[in-house]
Amino acid sequence: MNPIGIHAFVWSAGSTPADLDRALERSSELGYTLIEFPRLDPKKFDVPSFARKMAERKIGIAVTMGLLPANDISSEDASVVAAGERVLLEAVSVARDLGAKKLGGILFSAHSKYMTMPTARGRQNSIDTIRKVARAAAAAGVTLNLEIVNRFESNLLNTTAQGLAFLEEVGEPNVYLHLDVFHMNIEEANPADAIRAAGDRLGYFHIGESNRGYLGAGTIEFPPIFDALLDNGYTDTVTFESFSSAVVDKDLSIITGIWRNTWDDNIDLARHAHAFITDQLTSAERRRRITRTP
Ligand SMILES: [Mn+2]
Repeated sequence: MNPIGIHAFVWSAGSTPADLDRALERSSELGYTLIEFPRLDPKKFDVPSFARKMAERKIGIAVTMGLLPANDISSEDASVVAAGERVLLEAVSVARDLGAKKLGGILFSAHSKYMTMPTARGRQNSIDTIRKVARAAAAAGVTLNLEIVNRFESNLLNTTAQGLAFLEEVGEPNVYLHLDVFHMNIEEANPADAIRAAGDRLGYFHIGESNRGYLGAGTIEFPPIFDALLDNGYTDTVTFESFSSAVVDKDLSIITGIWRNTWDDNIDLARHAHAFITDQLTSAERRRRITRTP
């Protein structure tokens, strides 16, 4: 069965030592084996001691982020691109120091609603920068996982097909796709087919409901998604991502449009999500076993 991870914003948007300890304890108690930390500021906590605590509890870490318009590597402005490269290299270092193997999220453009079309030169700047950062990441033992997001959160990569073409041009073996059901539900003609099409370029996976709340309380048809993950041969972590106005991060909550409260009780939410994902994975494995033709 795939390891199951949880996005830290289910617990808190903060990164004080107390916030991090609470995320670690609650995730571990509920059976999660990875915590995804977005926008971690290494100046706010003791990185080696937190990395040690995570390792002691056998909890893995993934680091995710999105670039800002001021450091968008898909810009045509060389100084903006250079700023983005610095931010990405710093994120690779933070991931390495935390013992994370994956850096994911919107690494290839700003995480933002664009009001313009992407340009050929901007796309090339993004490809060239990702290639450079990938080489530094390889030396740090970290993979880059480009999160394919919906049209309101980037203008550059909105579908798996676009992501695969981009990876082809980057041409580095440690760059993968980070797919997310919430976004695929908006953009893909068939999310399950998109997961199969990603093949061995699938590096990280987010499970979220159509309204970002409780799994099963939206419109996403989950069984075909889990069948496709098994068909793909993806054995890595499936991370639960959910946002509510109960936990507010001034940047991420605004960009992702979290205006209302889809849950209050994060312990109940996380317990339910772990059971839901376990059920879905178990059912998909059973379907696969009983439908296999000799
Ligand atoms: Mn996501």
